[in-house]
Amino acid sequence: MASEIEAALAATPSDDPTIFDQIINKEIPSTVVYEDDKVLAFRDIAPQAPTHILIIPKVRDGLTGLAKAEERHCEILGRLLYTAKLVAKQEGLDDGFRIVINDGPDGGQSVYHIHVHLIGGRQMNWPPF
Ligand code: IU
Repeated sequence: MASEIEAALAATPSDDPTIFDQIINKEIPSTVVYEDDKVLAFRDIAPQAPTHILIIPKVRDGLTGLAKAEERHCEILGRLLYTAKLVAKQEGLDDGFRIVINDGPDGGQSVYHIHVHLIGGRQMNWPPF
């Protein structure tokens, strides 16, 4: 946990390309679990639960994080959530799962390419902090 927060605090919010662009372009390996023309879903490199998958738009279009969302992003935002549901089903998370979007330094965001965390396979805690 501490290293994730350190990574988030060290990250500079910007619209520059991120490591996720390299994952999208298959320049670095990842375990892809779902892909279509708009979104990519791959296993998180540092899983926080038995299932931990990141769902990202293939084209960022300024959507470095949720705080940058504009009305034109509504379709892709909906698609990210719908894809999370599809992947949860594919992963057999029939007893439930959690969706997380970290935003900005306080939110613990370390990669500035919007992403939905799909986390499951164990009982989640509440409150989540
Ligand atoms: P965050 O919400 O911005 O903190 O999430 C970024 C996630 O990206 C985090 O869970 C990392 O483990 C994950 N990740 C990854 O899966 N592959 C990478 O090469 C890098 C980060 I860098």
